[in-house]
Amino acid sequence: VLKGVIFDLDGVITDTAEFHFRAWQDLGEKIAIPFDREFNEKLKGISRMDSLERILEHGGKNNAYTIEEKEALAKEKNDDYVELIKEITPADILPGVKKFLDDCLAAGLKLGLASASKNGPAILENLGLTDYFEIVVDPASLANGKPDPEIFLKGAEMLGLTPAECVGVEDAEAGVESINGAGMFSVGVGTADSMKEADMFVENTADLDLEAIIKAHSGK
Ligand code: G16
Ligand code: MG
Repeated sequence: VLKGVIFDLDGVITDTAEFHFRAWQDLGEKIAIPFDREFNEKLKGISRMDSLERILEHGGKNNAYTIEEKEALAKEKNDDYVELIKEITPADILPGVKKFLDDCLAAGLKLGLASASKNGPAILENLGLTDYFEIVVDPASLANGKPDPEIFLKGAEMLGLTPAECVGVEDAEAGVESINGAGMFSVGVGTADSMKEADMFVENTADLDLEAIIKAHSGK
């Protein structure tokens, strides 16, 4: 029986990807590693440090910086990003998400957040959604980021539920892999191709339908 829903943040509840892109792109220009939106797709759902590593690799500069320098670069990006996300308001909640969250609560489901972002709580606050979530997994507490299952396992545990009693909602392939690895039913948001590993998927958040999810979850 479905008792909880564990959400990814970026790309599912709101679209912070554009802000991440702008902040990383600014940093990329400073260190002479230009990249486009297509490359940015590879950074979705990936932690801050892992994102920096991928950017450095993209520019052939994996070994150009010490750990301290890399930490300074990641901080520079984050300072920039934190300024950008101050602009976020409840109007930035993705289509249909508020209704879906209301439906979940009305059905007595517990809600959790499993975002790789250390800025998750601040973003939920700006969206006016803090009170919807019983728990937020602290990504700093994890040994391994997505695609490792740890973040979704921790989310279920914090809700006091088994993975089988939860569904996870994700837009990134690494995120779907994390949910599946946790032994949880996965709901993808994206294209049929990018979400081919998900137990079910919708193309748009506006199509998230709790009744359909409950039905599909009970049949698995
Ligand atoms: C998000 C984004 C990633 C970002 C990560 C860490 O993941 O998709 O691009 O690198 O969080 O964010 P921060 O630098 O704020 O800690 P998710 O899991 O919400 O999709
Ligand atoms: Mg995401």
